[in-house]
Amino acid sequence: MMNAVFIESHQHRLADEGYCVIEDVLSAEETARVRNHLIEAAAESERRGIPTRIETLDPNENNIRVFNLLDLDPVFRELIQHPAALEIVRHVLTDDFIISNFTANIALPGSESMVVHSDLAVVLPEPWHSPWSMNIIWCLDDVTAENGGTLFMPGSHHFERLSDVPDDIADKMTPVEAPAGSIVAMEGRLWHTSGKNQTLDQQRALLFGYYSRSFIRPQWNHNVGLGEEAQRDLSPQMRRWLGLDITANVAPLKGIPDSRQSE
Ligand SMILES: O=C(O)CCC(=O)C(=O)O
Repeated sequence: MMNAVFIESHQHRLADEGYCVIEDVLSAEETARVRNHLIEAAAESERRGIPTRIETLDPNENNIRVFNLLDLDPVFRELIQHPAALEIVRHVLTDDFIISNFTANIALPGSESMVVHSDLAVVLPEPWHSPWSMNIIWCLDDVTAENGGTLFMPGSHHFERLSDVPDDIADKMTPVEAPAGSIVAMEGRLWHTSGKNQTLDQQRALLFGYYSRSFIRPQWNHNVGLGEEAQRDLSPQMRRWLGLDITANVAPLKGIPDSRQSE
């Protein structure tokens, strides 16, 4: 893995605009490897009966959504705890975070924008005073305005209530552009949507590692999502981040076993 540097200019940009791009986190080879695994994971998800096209999420059929990435391939279990990702997450959320979800969205040519939203608003009612969640977006392709780069309204992470969101927010959006191998760090309160992929032949594959403060219910129930194989080699720290221990929202208690004992 290459060294990512989450330097002061990134931190300022994240604080001021609600997102920042950190380039060269993955090498070209690593990016290609993860991308190949994503394509296999999408096919495996379909085989398991978890659809990769979700009508209520996307306006047409040109998006491939892959859920439950953490169960589908160890490469995603590595990526969700990549040191560069965790450095940024800790910077925003402190050490008190959990892994809420890990999904992919491949925007194919012809895909349209989804509904404008903030990811914190999806898991927490207003008011949104604090940066209590964030997305680490892994760019597996070059992301451009033309191929569906995520659209952000810079500064909208300062909106505290739904009534602060302008009616014409869709007209105030800026597309993110980032080379493959970058991370786009997005504060959970930033209002955004997927861009339209207006190219004829370019796919835009992004992974969304979603982290939140520990007191917010995760989007995904990892106890159901993760099978035996995926759980086998998890570190105690990963089990805690995924809420797999018997103590969830209390500190580990001496004498209480982490997992269910056989009766
Ligand atoms: O694919 C994108 O660019 C954004 C996706 C997104 O915001 C979501 O799935 O909630």
